[in-house]
Amino acid sequence: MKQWDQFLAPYKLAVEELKVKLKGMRRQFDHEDDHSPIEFVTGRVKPIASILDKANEKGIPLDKLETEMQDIAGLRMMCPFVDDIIRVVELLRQRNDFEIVEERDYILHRKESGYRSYHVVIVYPVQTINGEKKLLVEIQIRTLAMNFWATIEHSLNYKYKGQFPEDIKMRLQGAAEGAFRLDKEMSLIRGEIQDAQAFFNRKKENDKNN
Ligand code: 0O2
Repeated sequence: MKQWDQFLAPYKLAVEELKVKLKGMRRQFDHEDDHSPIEFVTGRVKPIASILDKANEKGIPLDKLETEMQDIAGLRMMCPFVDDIIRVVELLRQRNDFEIVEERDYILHRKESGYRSYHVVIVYPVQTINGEKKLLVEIQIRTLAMNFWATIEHSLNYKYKGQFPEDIKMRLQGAAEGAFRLDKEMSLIRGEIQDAQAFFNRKKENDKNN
């Protein structure tokens, strides 16, 4: 157990630091009164049981986890609209506090399950008492609708251990299609939504000042 704590400590550090940094991006948009392409950010270190399951499934030896498991540290950035995703990816590409080593576009290439999301794998340096450690970290960027679908599917997956009954599988595929259509509709009325958001932000500011 102590060995796992030691192994995971730099990953915990990376997740905490990146949460502050990525949430900071959102705050900057708020200060500039610009529409934020980031709705919220979450982060987690993969639980030990999931690391072991995935290593077993993919045949990754435990002494190769550092180089072969890309999502021990994971961040998620949720965006209001599909168009915001590429904007966020571009912002990540411009940063110089980490290096992007891989991008996987499951929006253009939706997974068979119906899963959609944009994955960016980075190498992130953390400073430890034993010197610098460069870690792989996966950032998943998705819309609120994609996140809703993935969260529900993920918990069902846990329940059925990946072996969905046929009817549930069909329903999930239907729901994925629904989430896709919702994203499309929301993009179409994006202008309207943004005007309303700007109106409410101004109202909130006025109420605060009065
Ligand atoms: P958790 O619990 O989210 O940490 P793969 O072989 O496709 O499973 P790989 O090669 O690691 O995985 O890369 P991928 O697919 O880019 O990233 C895997 C992660 O993406 C998953 O982590 C999920 O978070 C998410 N993901 C991928 N496919 C699906 C899917 O069909 N449904 C849902 N809900 N999420 C998905 P883990 O390891 O599953 O675990």
